[in-house]
Amino acid sequence: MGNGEWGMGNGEWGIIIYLRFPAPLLPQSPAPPLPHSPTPPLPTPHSPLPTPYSPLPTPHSPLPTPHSPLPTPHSPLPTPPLPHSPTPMSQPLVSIIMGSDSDLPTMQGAIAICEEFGVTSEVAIVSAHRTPERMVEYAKSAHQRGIKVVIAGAGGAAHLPGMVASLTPLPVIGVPVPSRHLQGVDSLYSIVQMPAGIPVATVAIGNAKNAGLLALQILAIQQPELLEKVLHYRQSLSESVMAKQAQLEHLGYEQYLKQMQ
Ligand code: RP5
Repeated sequence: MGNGEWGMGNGEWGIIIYLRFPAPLLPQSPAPPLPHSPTPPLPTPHSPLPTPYSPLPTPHSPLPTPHSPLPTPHSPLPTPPLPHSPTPMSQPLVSIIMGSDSDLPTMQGAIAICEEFGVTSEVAIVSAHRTPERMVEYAKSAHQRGIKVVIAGAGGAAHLPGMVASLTPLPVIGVPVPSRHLQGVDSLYSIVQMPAGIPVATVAIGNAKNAGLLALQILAIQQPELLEKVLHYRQSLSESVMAKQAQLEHLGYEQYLKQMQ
């Protein structure tokens, strides 16, 4: 698989599409299937509950197979063009996942802003409902793979962000994807109303760009260069507003309105 190409493959864990920017990280040979980990017995009423600090999966636990070629029941999706492509670092620090390829047009905003800041993201379709085991493997292993922040977008019964948040110690930012029938209000409520203990930082409906910016700000806490970029970005926002103000004063509101159309 090449840079920015879609890979599709078939496995016992369902269908998943991975996209990595910009490094051509998809290998030629199919990745080994995920192991058949036996389902642990449910705790009896008297068995001790796992502590909140029970150990995470071992560092050597099998990773999900983001690089496995996937079957192509449907033709490969086009890769949406992304503006501003500086050469980012190769290690993905931000995971951008979504419940369906239909979420990609919305989630593109998060991918693009990460690219603009030169931060590599790992982009994947991970469905809470259609590939649940896969979601568990992906979420549990994310921090072991060097991911620092997860952005999860979903629409409708949008369980992906909350479920991933319950499975990873990483901060999770939820993006309510606009849905066909309820315009994303269902997505918003599904994502934002998390129970105490498992937070999901939820952005506005459809505002994946803000999710990307929030992820970058989280990373910037420990990266002075990135912090500088965030400050510069904020400065450019202010300058943009002031330029509009100057234009408004110069043209008057009627002419300004006309040039907006
Ligand atoms: C959710 O169902 C996805 O996040 C998506 O927003 C929605 C509809 O999915 P498709 O039917 O378009 O695949 O799980």
